[in-house]
Amino acid sequence: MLNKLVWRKSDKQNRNLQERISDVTGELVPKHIAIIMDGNGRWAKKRAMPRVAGHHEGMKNVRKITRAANAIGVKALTLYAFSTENWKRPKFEVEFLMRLPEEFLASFSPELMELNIRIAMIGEMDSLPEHTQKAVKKAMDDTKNNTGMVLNFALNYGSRSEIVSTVQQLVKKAQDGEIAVEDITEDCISAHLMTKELPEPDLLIRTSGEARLSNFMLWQLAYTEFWFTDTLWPDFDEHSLLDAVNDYQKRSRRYGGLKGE
Ligand code: V07
Repeated sequence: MLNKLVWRKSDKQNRNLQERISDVTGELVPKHIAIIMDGNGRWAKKRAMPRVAGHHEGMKNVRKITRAANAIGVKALTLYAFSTENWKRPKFEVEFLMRLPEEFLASFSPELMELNIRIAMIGEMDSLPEHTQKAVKKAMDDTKNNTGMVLNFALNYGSRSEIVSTVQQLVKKAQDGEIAVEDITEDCISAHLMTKELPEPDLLIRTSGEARLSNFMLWQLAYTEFWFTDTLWPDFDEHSLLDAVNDYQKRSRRYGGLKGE
């Protein structure tokens, strides 16, 4: 009886997607969302499937979440697709993963153009296989004039290594007399990181029950809201994204415009 009178969370979640999207866009939407897409291997294991089947399912889910983020007006979506640590995985698994960008881009490119989405990448491009580099470079080039959401892939990315190369770049500039030591400020460092073109993430999501940063955007996440879920990445759907954004909006309302203080 009482059940029917109480607006439970599940009722809210079960509302139709369009309705939830228009509700969320009436308020402050995070400009930049970053996601650590964890749990693909576990998703496969639960189904007695090989790990790579989980990665493939995870890749399909990237499309779904890209469309949803675009629909709610997110300006940048950064997805952690491959860390510098991931090279330690079995060779066949690494080779499978390195084919995913090509497959993703071959099938999704026409829609990326229609949606006016620009592809970007952070991470060490040079040590990726030639075929992967070629596909990613072509996609970045094909979409370079798109002015809508930036879909930024962290590929062969590690945050400490990003910071180390930034420091090396700046020390070199100082040695060459291009900048003074006093010019090396927080803003200056931000402007030399791989993310220099993007705003800092407003919301970080990590799926699959882990609550660590795993060397992801350490500098850029200094003021970011963190949102963790036990949901495995292939099961993380539009409603899950909206749950995260709803919570982000609740937290923003609580600050009452005092963000960053
Ligand atoms: C990868 C799927 C998502 C879950 C995490 C692991 C596996 C999309 C890409 C991608 C990367 C660059 C690009 C276009 C698409 C991707 C890797 C792994 C290595 F320009 N998903 N995905 N790349 N997974």
